[in-house]
Amino acid sequence: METKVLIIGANGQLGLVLTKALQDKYGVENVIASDLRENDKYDGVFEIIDATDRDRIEEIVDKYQITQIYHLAAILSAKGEENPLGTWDINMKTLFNVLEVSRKKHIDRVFFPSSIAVFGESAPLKNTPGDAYLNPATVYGISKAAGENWAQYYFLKYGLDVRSIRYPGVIGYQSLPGGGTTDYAVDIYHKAVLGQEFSCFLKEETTLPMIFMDDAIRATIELMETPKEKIKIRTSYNVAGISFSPDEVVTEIRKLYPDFKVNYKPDFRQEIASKWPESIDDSLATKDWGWKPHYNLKDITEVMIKNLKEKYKTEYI
Ligand code: AKB
Repeated sequence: METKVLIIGANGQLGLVLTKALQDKYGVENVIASDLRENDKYDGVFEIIDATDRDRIEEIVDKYQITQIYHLAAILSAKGEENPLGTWDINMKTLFNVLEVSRKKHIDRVFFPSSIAVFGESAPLKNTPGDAYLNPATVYGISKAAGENWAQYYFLKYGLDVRSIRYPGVIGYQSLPGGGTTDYAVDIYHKAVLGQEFSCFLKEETTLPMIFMDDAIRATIELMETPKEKIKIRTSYNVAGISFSPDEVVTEIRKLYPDFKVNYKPDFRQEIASKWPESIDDSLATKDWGWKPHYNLKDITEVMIKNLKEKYKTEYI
C-alpha cells in the first residue's frame, strides 16, 4: 500500500522542516500537512485541523486514506506553565484523538514526540538513562511522560505501532521555536546575525541537551523506517545530539562575531531548565536503530550563521 502521511502541527518548528523532508521522501502529493491555521510556506496539500476535534482528524484520514500520522501539536514547557490545566487538556486530548483515530482506522505507524522535559530532579543530571525515574516539574513534561505511557498502552493493548523520541532542544534556521525553555539557543543566532544584543533568560552556565534540526529530522525518519521488530522501547527513546550552555554558544558565536553582546536575565525558565538533564544517554537508540548525531556546536554555529545571513539578506533587501 502506498504511504500517505498526515502531519498534525505542521506549522511548528519541527513540523515545517519535517513536512518538507517527508514530501521529498514520499512525494508532495502523499504528504498532508495540517495545523490550526493555513500556511503559505508549503507546496502541496494542506488541511486545517484542530486536533482537539476527533471527527475532523477522522475525516481527513478517510479523505486521503492516510497510513501514517505524525502528531506534533503540543504546548511546550514555558508556555504551558501559563495555563497548566489548559495545557494538560490540549496536550492529552489531541494525543488521545490521534491514538483513537489511529486504532479505529488501522493506521500503520504513528509518531509521537516526547521530550527531555519528562525528566525531573530524581533523574541523574549527566548521561541520564532512558529508564530513569520520571518526576517532571512542568505540565508539559507531565503530559509527555503520560503520553509515552499511553503510546505504550496502545501498542500493547491494540498493537498500534506508535513510535517516539525524547527530543532535546531543537536548533534550526528554517523555523522558529515557540514557548519552550530551549528556545534561547535559536534566538541567540538570530540576534548575532542581526547585530543586536542578546538578552538570555537562562544563566550562562546552564547546560542542556540540544540537537541540530537536520539530526532531529533524520532521527525521526530513521526511527519511523526501522522494522517493527527492532523497536524495543514503546514509551520513548532518548536521543542526544550535543550539550552546551549559553556561555559555550556565545564563545562559539564570538569566533565569527567578536563584538556580539549578551546579557543574562534569568527568569522562570531557569527554574525549568535546572531540573532537566545536562546530557542524556541515547545508547539504546544507537543499539536498536543505529542512531548517531552528526553535528557538534561548531558545525551548528557555522550552518546557523551562514543560513541566517542568507535569510536576512533576502528578507531585508
Ligand atoms: C521546550 O523547551 O519546551 C522544548 C523541549 C525540550 O521539549 N524545546
